[in-house]
Order: sequence, then C-alpha cells, then structure tokens
Amino acid sequence: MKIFSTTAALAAASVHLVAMAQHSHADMSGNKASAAPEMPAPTQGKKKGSEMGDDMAMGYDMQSALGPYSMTRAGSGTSWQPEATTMEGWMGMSGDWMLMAHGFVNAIYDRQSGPRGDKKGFAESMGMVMAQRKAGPGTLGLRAMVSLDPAATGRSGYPLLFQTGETADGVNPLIDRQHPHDFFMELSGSYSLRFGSDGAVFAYVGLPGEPALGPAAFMHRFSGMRNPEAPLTHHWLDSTHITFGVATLGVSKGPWKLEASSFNGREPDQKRWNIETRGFDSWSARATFNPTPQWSMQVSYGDLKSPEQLEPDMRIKRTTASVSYHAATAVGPWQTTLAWGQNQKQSPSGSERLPGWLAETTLVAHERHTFFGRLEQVRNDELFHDGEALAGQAFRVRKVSAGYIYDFFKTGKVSWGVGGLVGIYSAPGALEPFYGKRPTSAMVFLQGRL
Ligand SMILES: [Cu+2]
Repeated sequence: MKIFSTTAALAAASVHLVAMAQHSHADMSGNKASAAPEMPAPTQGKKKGSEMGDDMAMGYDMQSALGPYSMTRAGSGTSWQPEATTMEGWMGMSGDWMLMAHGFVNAIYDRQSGPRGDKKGFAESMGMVMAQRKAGPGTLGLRAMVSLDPAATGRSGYPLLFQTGETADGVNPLIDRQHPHDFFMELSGSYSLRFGSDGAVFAYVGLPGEPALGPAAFMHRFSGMRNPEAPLTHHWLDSTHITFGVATLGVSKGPWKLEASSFNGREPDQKRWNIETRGFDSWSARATFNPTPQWSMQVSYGDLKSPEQLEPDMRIKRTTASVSYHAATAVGPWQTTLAWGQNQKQSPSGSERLPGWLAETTLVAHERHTFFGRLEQVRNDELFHDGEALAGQAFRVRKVSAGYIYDFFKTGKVSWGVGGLVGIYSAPGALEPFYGKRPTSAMVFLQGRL
C-alpha cells in the first residue's frame, strides 16, 4: 500500500512539476510550452546580441553546449549519440538562456522467478534541467539531474536476477538486485570555445557528473531509455554515470571527439541523498566518431582505482566499445545499440578479465506504440557472498528481454503509457539450485515521460 501511495504521489508530483514548468515558460515568453521542432517563429527582441549564428534565425540556438553541432548529438555527460536521435522533453528561452527539461517516472510491479527471485512494487524516476547561454567568447552549460529512487525504489533497490553492484547497508553487496540511483544524479557545468568552422574545445566538471567512459548511459540513450529494467551490463559499460567528482577536457572537430577525464572512481555509497566528496584517483579517455547523422560510435578506457566500497583494494581497468544507429523509419524512430565492455579486475589475490555484451533496440511506431528488446551476456563473479562455496567464481549469464508500451494519454508535454516486459535468463547448470531451471523476469508498469 505504502509503495502505491508513494507512486501515486510521485506521479502527481511529476505532473505538478511539469505544469509548473509550463507555467513559468508561459510567463517568460508568453508562449505555451512546445517542443523544439514545433517552435513557433520567434517574436523579436527576445535575444540580445546578434552573433548567435544562423540557427538563431529560428529563434532558438539549437546547438550543443559543447560544440558547433546540433544538441540532438549530445548524450548524457559529455557523450555523443546519433545526431538523428529524436529529441525528447521541453525546451524554451528565458532572456539569453536556453532551457531544457526532460524526465520520466515508472511505477512498476516487478516479479523475478525462482529461489532467489522476489516481487516488488516501486517507482523509479529521473528529472533533468539544462540551461545554456553565450558567455564571453564561448558557451556556458549547466545541468542538474535528480532522482527520487532513494524514496520510491528504496535502499535495497529492486529485484533483478543476476544483477550485482553497490550496497544497501555498507556491509553486504547487492546481489540479484538493481541499486537505487542517488538523489543527485548530476550537478555539472561546462564551457566550450569554438575554433575553425566545426571545431570546439570544452571543459566539463560535475559533482556528481559523468566521466568520458562508455556509451551514453542506458536511461539516456533512446535505444534503452523507455525500458524500465536496468541492463545486466550496467557495471560493464555505463555504471560511472553518477560519479561524485569529475573533470573532463575534450576537443571535437567535425565528426570526431577526443576527451579525457580525471575523477573519483568510487561508486556511490549506500547514503543516497547526500553529495560525496573524495579525491580524484581514477582517469578515463574516450574517442567518439559520428560519421553520419544516423551513426555514433565510441571506444573508451578507464582506470578505476578503487571503485568498490566493500572491496577497496580491487582496481578495475574497464574497456568499452559501442555503436548506435538511429533510423527515421516510415512508422517512427528506431534506435539500436551494440556494446561490449570488459572489466579487468585486479586485486591482491589475482587478476581476472570479465567481458560483457549488449544489443538493445527501441522502435516507436505511430507515436504511441513502443517496442523494445535487449540481449545481453556477462561473465559475473559477484553472484555469491563471501564465505559461500561459489563465492568469487565467474559465471556466464545470458538474458533476452522484450517489451511493449502503449501510450494512452498526453497531458501537455507529458506522455503516459502502460507497458510490460518479460525476460528469460540462461545460466550454467551449477547455478540451477540457486536460480531454478529457467529463471524469468517480468514487469508491468505505468510510464510518464517528458
Ligand atoms: Cu546507474
């Protein structure tokens, strides 16, 4: 009961928030909120300064805060996605500031089968506001992102078989559960300076923020963002998306981007409401190539000095590579991501390479039908607690999942949908006593998206 009232309150709060956002937008510009592509022709006098470039002729600077390319190329943190990616959210102007808001809430009933399975009703959410403006010779960008997971998902996260990573109590690792995200997911600033016709250098700092490592995080890439289930590969690819302390320097030229980050490599602890501070002990570097509007690919490497609170003398050297393709099909947008990540774990007791694979796709047909699917494989050595017979042993786990969402309602810019998904796992026979013969995952959910 409590969970459902929390969920209802959350949904109500998100509607209220959106209503407020639209209100303030209406106050600022006299226009009703509307997405970028349908923006009405500007009224004059809204912008001071006229060196904003040609796109300002449309009334909105549609360029990324990090460089001279469309903001649709900007993914989470400083990552790129295909430039053809459908833009989600709300956008408006206030004086010289361009403002954007984007978010979602999922109210979920989750059932994982078998001896290690569990059931839970909970909500997961994310809300983000971005602001950018010209400042001196360059562009200033600010971003704030929060999640109500600490309240509505709860300390111990939600049941998800074979998922591991982080802790609920600071003593035991979470196993077969997805951790909740921290309230502060991102508080970041960036500054970029253009050079030549298509180049830029940029600096980015976040507390928290996202270092230059991995593809755009799963909840921010179109191929995965409507799927309410976290990928099993989260800790192979994009688990650093909430990093408490990061600084990145980068340069982009045309389709290329190179960047490097210095950051605090420790994963967030069990206190999900606070801001954690710690020295910068880790680094990463990433090369990204967007040859056409449809494609984005990256390779990255990170040296995470001591990511795990419960195993501080373990170091992880992470390598990732990914490709995303976004097509505008006759029925609607379709994005697919293929990714590979490898954690090379080094501890006093030895070194081990653990690879993970992901293929993920989302098609939105006729605006209201969302079809999504994910195929994954990981080698995971964290499925047992210390002291258990199989502790520390690595097992190959596979999962295939598919789901559908039907959008039934729209309030302003917020779309509401109902959906469901099923997943099937496959694991070695040695795990059968713990997981049963054919472990499955199932979720039904209500989804609100801005
Ligand atoms: Cu995460």
